[in-house]
Amino acid sequence: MTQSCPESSSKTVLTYGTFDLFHIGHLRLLQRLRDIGNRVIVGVSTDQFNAQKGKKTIIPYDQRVEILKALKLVDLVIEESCWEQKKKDIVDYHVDVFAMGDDWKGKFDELASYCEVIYLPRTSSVSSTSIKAALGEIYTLDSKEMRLQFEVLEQLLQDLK
Ligand code: C2G
Repeated sequence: MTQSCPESSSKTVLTYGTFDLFHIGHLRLLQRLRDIGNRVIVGVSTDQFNAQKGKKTIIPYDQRVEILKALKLVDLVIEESCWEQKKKDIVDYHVDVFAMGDDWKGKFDELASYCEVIYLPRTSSVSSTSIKAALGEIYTLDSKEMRLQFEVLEQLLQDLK
């Protein structure tokens, strides 16, 4: 069954994600979704579903939802608790376009019989994983090394004045 976009300007776009440690890559994706449709729905992975995905999150589910709900780019936030809910969500919310970053390219092509499926370029050089790794490095710095880093930063700030 192919849902066609009704002859109107309205277009509903659906995506899913963890959105842990919300960063510019997430924002740019949502901005592109807003360019595509005038109704953007985001399914946020629950902590339990992330455990199933093998992903450990830093920011708990309710706070990740609150952040997305606060964005004017997002019209509706729904819970993502399993892989299998996408088809029902597409039908229930009359979705015209299902969109994901292209790290998922090809993974959801079977949804093309329900709506348009697109994969958008990921924002390179940033990910929740890289942020966690950077934070991990800071915590492992010993105090002497930390002090040295701060001295370097202070010198840079002086030079910039
Ligand atoms: N993303 C991006 N650029 C980045 C990082 C993420 O465009 N630098 C995109 C991803 O491609 C994804 C969305 O942002 O479309 C959310 O990314 P994650 O929070 O990592 O989502 P993930 O854990 O991959 O869960 O059923 C789908 C899954 O729930 C997706």
